[in-house]
Amino acid sequence: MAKKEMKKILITGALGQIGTALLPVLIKKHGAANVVASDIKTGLPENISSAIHYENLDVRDATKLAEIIRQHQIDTIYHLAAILSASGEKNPQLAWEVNLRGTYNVLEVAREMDIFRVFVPSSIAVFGPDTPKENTPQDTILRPRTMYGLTKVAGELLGEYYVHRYGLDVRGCRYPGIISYEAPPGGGTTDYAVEIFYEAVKHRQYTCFVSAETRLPMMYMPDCLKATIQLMEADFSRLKHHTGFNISAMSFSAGELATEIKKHLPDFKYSFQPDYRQKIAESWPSSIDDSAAREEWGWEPDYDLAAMTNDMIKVLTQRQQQGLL
Ligand code: NAD
Ligand code: VAH
Repeated sequence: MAKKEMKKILITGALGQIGTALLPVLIKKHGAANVVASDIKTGLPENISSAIHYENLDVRDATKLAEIIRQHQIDTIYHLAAILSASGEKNPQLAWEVNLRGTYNVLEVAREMDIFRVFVPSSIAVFGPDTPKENTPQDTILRPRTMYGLTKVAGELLGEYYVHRYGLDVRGCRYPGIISYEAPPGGGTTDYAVEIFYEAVKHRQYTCFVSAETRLPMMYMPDCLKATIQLMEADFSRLKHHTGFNISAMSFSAGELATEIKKHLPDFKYSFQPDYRQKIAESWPSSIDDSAAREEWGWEPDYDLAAMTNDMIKVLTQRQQQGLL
């Protein structure tokens, strides 16, 4: 019997930076009745409608995960719950448990309960100092130096295993640093690229925790959401890769980002004081080759540094004028 298609969706880690933005997109596409948000956090924040189905779920708890899937007749999972790179270096044991145990639970329960499709995002954190830094190829050396990166490599391999061993439809892309204005980022190394906008608009001042020269691949949230939906809707038979697609939009140094913001806010003052996150940032690529995503499912970004900066400043300035920032 053919499996049913994306009718009832569960999001794990739904109250994080990406989940908060993905939730309304999925609700618009599939209807509020067909989307269940879950997170380890208790209760929905005020800015999210209380009409949304919400379940308190720790992804380390496979029994509760299975219960929620059964209760809501879930057929599609967006598994976003994770401990990010900087938090992961503060507590590697927790990162191992949440990222590896959580992903294993999601895949195993999905296999047992005949789930139609699973999205498990990866990250450019799968790469390490031995990986080619410029235009990093799709299939290359994966020897990360962070616990977060290590769990992401394992998550990609595990997902690929479930595709080949059990025929489970698992998909994922290696997000670069994501920049957005909804929920704040949750303890990653690329958080500076979001914080700088808030501080520039609010206080006209920011001390950045990586050096001015640090260049990383980044992406604006609308492109992140577009990539996620596009990959989830792609024709499975066209996919040669499944769980670790490189996707790229823009690359810039922290100094170039500050200069771009200053074009909009001429009195913005900034400095650089690298901390422990500098070493993590230095272990990651500067730019990414995403030709496999372009060929296999038609990936193409819309936003570059100038367009993203313009939009971020516009939205955050409006919020500040409305007293919301
Ligand atoms: P985030 O930290 O903002 O959100 C993660 C959410 O997971 C949080 O709401 C947190 O409460 C929840 N969570 C933590 N532990 C949990 C547990 N045990 N059970 C259930 N929920 C738990 O992260 P994000 O930026 O939204 O990232 C979503 C996914 O995308 C993650 O897999 C992350 O690795 C990946 N990713 C994000 C970025 C980025 O720049 N935002 C880049 C690359 C990859
Ligand atoms: C982090 N924002 O810094 C995440 C992401 C590409 C980086 O995985 O941990």
